[in-house]
Amino acid sequence: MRKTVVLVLLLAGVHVAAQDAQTLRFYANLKKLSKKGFMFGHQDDLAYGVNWKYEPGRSDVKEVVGDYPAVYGWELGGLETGNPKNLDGVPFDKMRQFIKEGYERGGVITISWHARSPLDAPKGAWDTTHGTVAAILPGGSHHQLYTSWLDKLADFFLSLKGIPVLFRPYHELTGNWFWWGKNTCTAEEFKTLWRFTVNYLRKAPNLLYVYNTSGNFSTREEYLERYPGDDVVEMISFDAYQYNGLNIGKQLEIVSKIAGEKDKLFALAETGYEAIPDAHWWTGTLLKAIGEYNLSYVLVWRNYGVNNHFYAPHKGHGSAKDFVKFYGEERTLFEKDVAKEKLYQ
Ligand code: BMA
Repeated sequence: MRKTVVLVLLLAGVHVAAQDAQTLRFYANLKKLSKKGFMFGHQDDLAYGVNWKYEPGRSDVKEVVGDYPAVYGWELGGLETGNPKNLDGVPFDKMRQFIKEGYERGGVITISWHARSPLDAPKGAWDTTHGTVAAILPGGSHHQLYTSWLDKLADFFLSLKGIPVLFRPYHELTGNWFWWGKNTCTAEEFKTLWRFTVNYLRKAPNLLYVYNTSGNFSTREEYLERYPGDDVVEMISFDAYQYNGLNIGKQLEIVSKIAGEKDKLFALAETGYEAIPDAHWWTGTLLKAIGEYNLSYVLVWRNYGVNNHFYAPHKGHGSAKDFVKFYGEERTLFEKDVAKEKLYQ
């Protein structure tokens, strides 16, 4: 839309949506769907699995249950500096193709961003130098570098030609392991970073924003301390992995209540039990931990395979049988279920 048209509409008091029509329909459809069940998601599902890489159509999840996950997680870390592959070696050209495939089958796309340190610290996203966020805010020493990163992200999102994306930047923001974490910036700095980023990326109208904390909160105030505002967030979420059990009851209670009040979607954006050394984990632990909450989705992390780093079962894995049971549950939604919903129409 031309700037003058937008200005006239604004002056006339007409609300101009930040997202395009398809993305808004998708958002409304996700809200309806969350009343029926929760979608199952898997990071990097189509790119590789345990003992394989880049085989067209292949997916560890599909080999176990005969269906793809409903949600595909992808990761942009590395794109900011023009790298052709992300930090886990996935070429962005292939990723774009996988995103298109999932979308065309009716699946849902979510994207995270382990951005490297703008101060070029060797630990990348996992650097915790105090003041990194301040350095990229307007007026900061690395602000221009930051907008050049956002330009690259915007190009990527625009290259998806309208495919809606649940974008989850600055994830686990209450943790103390990333350069945008709680120990490296103030709440105000974090909110400014988020608002600046979203407003800058508005040129890509296919994005819905996911606010994502780590699982280490126990009050509503703690969860919302860095919440940047209802106008720049469409979904709220947290990450929590199995660690002496999967203890997320309190967190789900807090987040579901906030989501209800704010009319936002909510999700368990990352979870899992590395290598799933429990044959009944899916129905015995995960399903029970989720309880009756109307989550939009639950996503397990990637099946790298090396060093037992995998979170979804693969053919012949000890938890495969239980995963089939999990698949058969009415409340778990995989790709065939969501394809019927025609989320994009
Ligand atoms: C982590 C691990 C890392 C990976 C990162 C980004 O949890 O899987 O190996 O680089 O996510 O995908």
